[in-house]
Amino acid sequence: MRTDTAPAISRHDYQPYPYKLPQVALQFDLDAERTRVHARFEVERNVDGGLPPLLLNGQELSLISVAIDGVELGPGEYRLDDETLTLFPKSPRFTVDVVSECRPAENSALMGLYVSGDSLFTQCEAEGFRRITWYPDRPDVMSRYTVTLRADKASYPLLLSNGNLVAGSQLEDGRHEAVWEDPHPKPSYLFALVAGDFDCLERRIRTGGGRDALLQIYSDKGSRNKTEWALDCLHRSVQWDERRFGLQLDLDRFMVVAARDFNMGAMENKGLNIFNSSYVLADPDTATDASYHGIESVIGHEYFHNWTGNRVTCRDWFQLSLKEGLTVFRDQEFSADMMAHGLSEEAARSARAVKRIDDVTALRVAQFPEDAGPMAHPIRPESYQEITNFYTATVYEKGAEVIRMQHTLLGEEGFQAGIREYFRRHDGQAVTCDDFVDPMDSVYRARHPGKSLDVFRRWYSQAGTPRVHVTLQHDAERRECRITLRQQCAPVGIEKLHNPPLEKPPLHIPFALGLLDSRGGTLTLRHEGRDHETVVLDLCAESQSWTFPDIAERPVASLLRNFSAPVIVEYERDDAELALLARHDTDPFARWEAGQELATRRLLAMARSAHNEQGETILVQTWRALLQDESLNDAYRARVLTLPAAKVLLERTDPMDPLAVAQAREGLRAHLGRALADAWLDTYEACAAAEPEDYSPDAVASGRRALKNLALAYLAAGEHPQAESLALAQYEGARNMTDRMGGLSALVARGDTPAATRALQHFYEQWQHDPLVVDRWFALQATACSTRTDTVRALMLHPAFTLRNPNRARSLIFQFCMNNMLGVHRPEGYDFWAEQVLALDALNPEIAARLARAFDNWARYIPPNRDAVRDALQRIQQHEPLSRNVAEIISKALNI
Ligand code: B3K
Ligand code: ZN
Repeated sequence: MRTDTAPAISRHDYQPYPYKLPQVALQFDLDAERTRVHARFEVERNVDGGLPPLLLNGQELSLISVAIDGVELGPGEYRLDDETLTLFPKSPRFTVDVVSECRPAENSALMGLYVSGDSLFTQCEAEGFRRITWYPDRPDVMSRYTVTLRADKASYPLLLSNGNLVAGSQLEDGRHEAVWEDPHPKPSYLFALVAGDFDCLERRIRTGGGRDALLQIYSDKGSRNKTEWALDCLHRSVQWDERRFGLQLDLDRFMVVAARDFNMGAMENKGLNIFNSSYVLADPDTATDASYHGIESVIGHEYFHNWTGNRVTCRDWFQLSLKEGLTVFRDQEFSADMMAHGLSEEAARSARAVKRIDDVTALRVAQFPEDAGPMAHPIRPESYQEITNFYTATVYEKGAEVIRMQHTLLGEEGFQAGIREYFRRHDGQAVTCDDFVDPMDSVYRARHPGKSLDVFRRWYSQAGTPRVHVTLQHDAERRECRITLRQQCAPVGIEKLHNPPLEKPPLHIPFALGLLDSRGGTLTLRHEGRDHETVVLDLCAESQSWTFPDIAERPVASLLRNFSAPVIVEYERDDAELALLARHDTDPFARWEAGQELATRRLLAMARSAHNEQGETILVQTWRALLQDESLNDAYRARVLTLPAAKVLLERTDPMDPLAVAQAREGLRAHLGRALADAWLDTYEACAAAEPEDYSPDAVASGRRALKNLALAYLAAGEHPQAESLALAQYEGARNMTDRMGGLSALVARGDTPAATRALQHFYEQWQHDPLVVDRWFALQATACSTRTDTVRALMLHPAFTLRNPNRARSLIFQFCMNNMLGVHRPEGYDFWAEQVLALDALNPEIAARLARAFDNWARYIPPNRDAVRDALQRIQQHEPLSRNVAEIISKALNI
């Protein structure tokens, strides 16, 4: 804990580490109360000229001894302050021995070495290794690790670390020892160890490159039967990376271990991934379709890091998007390919579009607001106080969009050529984002003479979501259509404090465009000498125009197809055009977008209490046509018929009135539920009748369940007379968790009815032994429309609730504060939030800082809400002690 304001660390201040550490040997005497670590490392001056001090990082460690070349140093021979141990080398090559102790059982921050259940786990990224031993804890220092683990055999029968198990022996006093050697040099953030008693499910595979490898999933005793899906996903990840990226598994053994207490989703430690159990454990009875898909995506993500992150890592933490943006792009493509697998070409296109819609929705829900608020930063930030705060939607999701745009500009083949060149240049190195764009740029220049990625690179240094204003002019005489795109990106976050105002140069925006005729037919676009259904325009200047010949009548523009760039499009058009696109656009993403925009207009009007009967009629007619369009697959139809997320809507209002937006959304849901009741019921019954005996999370089956549960939710929202009995019957008869939760949600959505209360009680009794299902139980109540602060306070008193387990805290506190707009946006809601930020901060600053961001955009709220959040923020800021994590978030929030 620190109460002072931490200094900002600047990207431009990077200095290489003056020494190399080719080898490190770690010996652990593991014990939950007190673990002793002996680190021995060889040190070599990496350039000539002087012998600068050797700086080692450490946090919350007790130093036992330090020696150079075997000679123990006296207190005057080194310097020890709060977080640094400084040695003063006398020769360019020497060996350091440091012995220290840490206290895993007291580690509630879950960074470094900590206890979860009866086991020991580590989490080192970004700066957790310094809580294990003194070391240059920075990603550009790469070493080969040999790790010796010693522990009581009865308590910790399994001792795991990175690489290969090279020796094991029995010691005195019931202890045992395991020695692991990792042949791949790695930075400290990829170190891991696990000690405990686990089940293991394993599979031997032969890679395309002919290597025999062992894939293993470790989980709590008794849960092996819930790890089959994760193992399948891992195997498919290995195969996909070979097939699509030509990247082979480089290990003999790849282990995944599930932990109940984990700060985020998972961690890509070399050869020993540690996962939040929610991204490992699944069976049809306890996991929903969304959990199955989440597991596939996170297993893929961590596996893909083995190349993009581990083989080539980051030079410093400002380059985080080098590995995260690229790896998110890879996991998105993996999931899309898996969803499309085995389907006809048309169905595959639609399945991929569903994944794209989900990814873009996630971007708009989390990243667009971030990019417009006090924490706005470029995907490669310029400065930070606490790096943990920069594992953001911008670095990850916008970072993935920036990679995707390079993929769009280069095409699959060109992109893969760029990837090959990237690994040829940098395998085994710690590099920068520029080192990634350079090979892409070489390929781009070679394939597109006269073009380059010079302007494109600005995406790495510019924050904010650009707006692209579109104008369409049609010249009937010349039969020409002229499209003009104008881009603009307003200052955001701390940029607003610039004086004179910050000039933001234009970006390179690949803008995908199609044109339809007035009957919804596709028009051919002549561009650069070729005919297209979709053209990708290279917008590189503030304003540019393109003219398309042979367009007889004023066309309907289909804009930003497949969301070709992370921008906001501004284009004035009437509802009839949107309705036409919603029915006829051949680009499934743009088609979905048109329906969403139609609904958004109604919702924003309702939030302003403005009614427009004609608009409502068009929406209901379009919704009915889409609901009854059997040519659309179910998963896609479910996305098309889901109303825009409240958070996305809120970004479109100024000032923001969260309650009005949430109420409008509920109101329109109820209205659509009633207006289309017959069609919802038909859809529900058709989907329910088609539910197969055996569960599978594939695209077709999960899509059907999504549509069925959406129909049920609309029937419940519209208070259909059959809604309760259908929901109850579905809950009671469910053969999988997706349907059970669908039934329960529909019951709970109808308010505190006796049926809802009974079902909630029944659900808890049935599943109380399964922590991940209990999380669902808390989350469902936390997000229910009728839930207010007092309900949440009461749930916190439930014996199953604890703030110490991040999943549990997220399921109740985060779900309420971040996803229950109707419940939380009240003075008592904001007070509750501030209280919980502080309570969590005393335990786990990383998690507390995430909660602290719940109302980032408070300064744009209507006055009563704005004033109440400001008071709450000030109360947090005045609290002592406050972690560096929370202090950074709050000071940025208050400075805007
Ligand atoms: N690289 C980790 C994130 C670590 C976050 C540390 N606070 C998971 C991932 O992105 O794969
Ligand atoms: Zn990652």
